[in-house]
Amino acid sequence: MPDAALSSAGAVSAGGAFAGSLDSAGGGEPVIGRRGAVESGGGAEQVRRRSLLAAAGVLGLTGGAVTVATTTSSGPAKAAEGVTKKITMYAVALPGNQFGYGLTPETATIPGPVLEMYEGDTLEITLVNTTNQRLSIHPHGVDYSTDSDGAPFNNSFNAPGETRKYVWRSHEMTATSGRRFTPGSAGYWHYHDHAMGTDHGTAGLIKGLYGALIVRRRGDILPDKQFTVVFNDMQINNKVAPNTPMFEANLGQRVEWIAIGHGNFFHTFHVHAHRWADNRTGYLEGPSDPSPVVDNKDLNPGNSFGFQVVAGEAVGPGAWMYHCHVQSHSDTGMAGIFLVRNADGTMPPGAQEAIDRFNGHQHAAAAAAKAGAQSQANAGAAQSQATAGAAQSPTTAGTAQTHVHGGTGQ
Ligand SMILES: [Cu+2]
Repeated sequence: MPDAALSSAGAVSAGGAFAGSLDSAGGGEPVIGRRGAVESGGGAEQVRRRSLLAAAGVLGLTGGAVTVATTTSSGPAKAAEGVTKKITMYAVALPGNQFGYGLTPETATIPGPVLEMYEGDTLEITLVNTTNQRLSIHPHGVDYSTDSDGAPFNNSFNAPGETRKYVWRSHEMTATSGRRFTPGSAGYWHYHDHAMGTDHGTAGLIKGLYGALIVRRRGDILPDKQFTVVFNDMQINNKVAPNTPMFEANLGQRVEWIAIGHGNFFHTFHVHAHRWADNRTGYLEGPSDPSPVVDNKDLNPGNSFGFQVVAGEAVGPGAWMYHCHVQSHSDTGMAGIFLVRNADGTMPPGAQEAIDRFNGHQHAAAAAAKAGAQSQANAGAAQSQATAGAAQSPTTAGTAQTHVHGGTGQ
């Protein structure tokens, strides 16, 4: 079981202090006490990777997402007992002056893994900082104390090379007096660094330290596939078209989108040929559900929302676009493809041609990169330079860096 695996991992840590802390972590030990123990280790803490990898394996990695919750009860959301789940996350330096979170050091990605829990559950995250930067993990939507805040303001962060535990709690909706209800934690939330570069994690955000956090209500419909889309300054998942992710599903599959906004600009998220109810789940709950049905929604810095759609429902398979609907943003590369294959997984007519056209699309940034005969690696280097440099206008077309601006360097 994961708990035992994590305990054994802690038990062999060189620092010694860490071992006892993790062993007793299941008993509700105050986090602040644990931080003190880590600090007394003198910063020489070495976590045995093999053991932690085993722990991650036990938790089950499926498509880059870890489903922390194990309860699958579809009953009404009453006072169900929550469970405490423990995972280890790694913050890792990636090529091109980027950073990512991963469930193993080798699998860190931008965005990081989708973390999930059910209302009432607690998630204990042991964050291993493998970098030489100060960083943290800060959640939206869930409950936490100041020492799991992830903000330097609260002295809550990982020093370079440090391992630290963060505890995220959640709760169910409760009825209060007068037909009023206190909302539960369920929602499409997100997590991100809050300590790299500035006290607000500005550098960590621009360089990729972010991911999706889903808190489900018991009985929620589970998806077949999940896509995390992060509009981060003028990029999508820190990429610009045509290198933005192509999300794929087969006709009829239940697809869950988690959309997150970061950076310094306002955006609007749009998916072609699919629409959803603008509520917690994206589903209408009955013929009188007043939720508006939309196919476009504001996605501003710090915002997040999610919804499920049935791929190709009412429209059929095809290469559909998703993009920011601020025109200057889509024109400079904030666009990608949602490929709905046939139900048997084969390509529908015309889809490959559409993808080829997209890849040849004259996005300003892509065109400039081609004109300069730059390799993708060179383009990546240019991006990182721009990220570390001064702000540039998004309307300054003609260089590979035009889509990267507003970054805050170290
Ligand atoms: Cu935009």
